[in-house]
Amino acid sequence: MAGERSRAVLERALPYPYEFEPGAAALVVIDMQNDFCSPGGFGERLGNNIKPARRIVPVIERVLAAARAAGLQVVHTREGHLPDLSDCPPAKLERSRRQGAGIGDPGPMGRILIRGEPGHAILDELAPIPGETVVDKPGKGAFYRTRLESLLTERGIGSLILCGVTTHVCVHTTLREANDRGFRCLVLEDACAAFDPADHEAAIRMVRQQGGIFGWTARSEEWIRSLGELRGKEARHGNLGL
Ligand code: TIU
Repeated sequence: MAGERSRAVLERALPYPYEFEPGAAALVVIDMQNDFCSPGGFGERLGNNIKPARRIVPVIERVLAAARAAGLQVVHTREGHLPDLSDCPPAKLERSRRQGAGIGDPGPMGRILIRGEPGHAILDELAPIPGETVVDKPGKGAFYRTRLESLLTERGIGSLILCGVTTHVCVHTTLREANDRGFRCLVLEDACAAFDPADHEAAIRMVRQQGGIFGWTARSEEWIRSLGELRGKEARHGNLGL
């Protein structure tokens, strides 16, 4: 039973254990870019405290290391707009300007939320490595006007492990899009953050309510442990020549 042997089981997921095959799963790291995690970026200029976003950086570093070691596909996303703002909805632009975070306006990390500017870049600690995919998205959801769905389908990916910022905005929108498309989604709760912890808590609760209406949640060390247990199981079967 090769299928059984290659399936990890995360017992301590909510609302019930989460099973996944690392070879058919992708880790999706959402918007860990300067515009949301560094001083003077879009997130802070909207009036938010960016400390919670900084706090999850070492957690995501460990999650990334585990995913890479286990051979999962890794996808990084970035929210941002074209320099001519042609992909920015007028309502989004209007609201950003009213809030003092005008998309396309100059800031300490270049033009705010514009592709190619320093503010748009992923944090150095979490930078993609060769072979990983970067998806640039104009919206909150990673499926809207991107190639993400076809890319995952072509690679036979059916399970998504989600982390990043912000839990209730871009992580949740992506989760909802993915859930409607049939992906089995796990949200790593301590590897996500919102600027206000109350928003984070509510968003995490929403994932797993009603028997897991959008998917599953778990702590990242439990997910990493499930990969280690699978490796142990595979090694034992290998040693026995099964
Ligand atoms: N403002 C806020 O909470 N989030 C965003 O605008 N984008 C993402 O969540 N990435």
